[in-house]
Amino acid sequence: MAELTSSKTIDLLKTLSSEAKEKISAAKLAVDVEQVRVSYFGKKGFISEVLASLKNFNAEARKEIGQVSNQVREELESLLSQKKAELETRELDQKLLKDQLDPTAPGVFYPRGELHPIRKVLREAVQIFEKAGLTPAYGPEVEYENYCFDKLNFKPGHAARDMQATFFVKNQGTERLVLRTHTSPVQVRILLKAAQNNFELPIRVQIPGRVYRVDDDSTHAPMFHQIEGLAVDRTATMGDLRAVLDYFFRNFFDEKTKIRFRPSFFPFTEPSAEVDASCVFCKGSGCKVCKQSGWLEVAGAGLVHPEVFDLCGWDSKSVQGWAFGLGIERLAMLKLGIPDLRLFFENRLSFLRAAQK
Ligand code: FA5
Repeated sequence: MAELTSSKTIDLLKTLSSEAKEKISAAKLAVDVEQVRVSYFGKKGFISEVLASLKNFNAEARKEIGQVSNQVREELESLLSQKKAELETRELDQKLLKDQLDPTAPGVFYPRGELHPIRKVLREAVQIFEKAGLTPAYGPEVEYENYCFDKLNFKPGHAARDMQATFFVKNQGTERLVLRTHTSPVQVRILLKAAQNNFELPIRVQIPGRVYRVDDDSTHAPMFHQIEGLAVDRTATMGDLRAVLDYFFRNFFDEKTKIRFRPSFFPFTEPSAEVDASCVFCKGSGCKVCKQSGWLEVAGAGLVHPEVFDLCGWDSKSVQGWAFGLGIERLAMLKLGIPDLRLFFENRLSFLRAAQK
């Protein structure tokens, strides 16, 4: 650069200027403009290098070159900032166009969790019985064999105690423990507790919960749910029991649902009844589900056996009670039209979604 004359330097500045103008006008992006600025005016830029050589010229030449270089700088800087602003605006416009909100676009679907159909049916049943005056009460799923069977008047050799029907678990001391096979042992717990509480009456409870049996087919599961009903007072009749169950089934299915009692046997009730509801599918006229009978078996029930009162420390001559036990899965199958109860436990999402009513 040192051997350049002032006129050659001025020519060079003008050449660099027109070169830069071409590059500015050809720039497609704001970053390209910035690159042009750096390559001409940056520390090692073409124009910066020319200006750095000014110290080799005399004062007059410096003034002359200085004037031209100022002019070139002002002109280029204005072009650079104009072009940069223009390209930035265009880039922003394009971005906004691309990111535009489309109010007609379909929304994002977030699936919502739901309660299991069995839990829903159980809750609905509990609510109906609450309206009928039965307060929820609970007991343990691992139960004394004594409460599950003995105090309910099951004799020592009864088939229900068989390993084929009952899951036995580790003994607690001398007490044999079972997974409760029904919710009826909670009757025992409630009667024992009330006996300690000065035989306080009346008792009107419902006992929802899980129960376990060595059972497995399309209408029997190894774990299922029951709701037990228990009412104890100075007097209690099959008529009271029937009225509560009648109320329940009319509310759970529909107003037209009828129930009937068939004589049956349970060691802990006397008399005992099997409760049938008019078939919810054919409304009693007869179909495949009810095997043309017009009726479906839905519960066991009866008056509390005097022996149970005595075994729980009460005087059976001064007290009476009624009780029932409903299978929740059976009710859910009828309500939702599900033919195989195992479907409730496989937990396939397609089934669970279809069963949400
Ligand atoms: C009992 O369990 C008695 N504790 C009911 C009872 C209570 C009678 C109070 C009298 C007084 P049962 O074994 O019949 O009875 O069962 C009652 C209901 O549970 C049946 O009607 C049926 O709906 C349901 N159930 C029985 N076994 C199964 C099973 N393996 N899977 C699904 N549901 C079942």
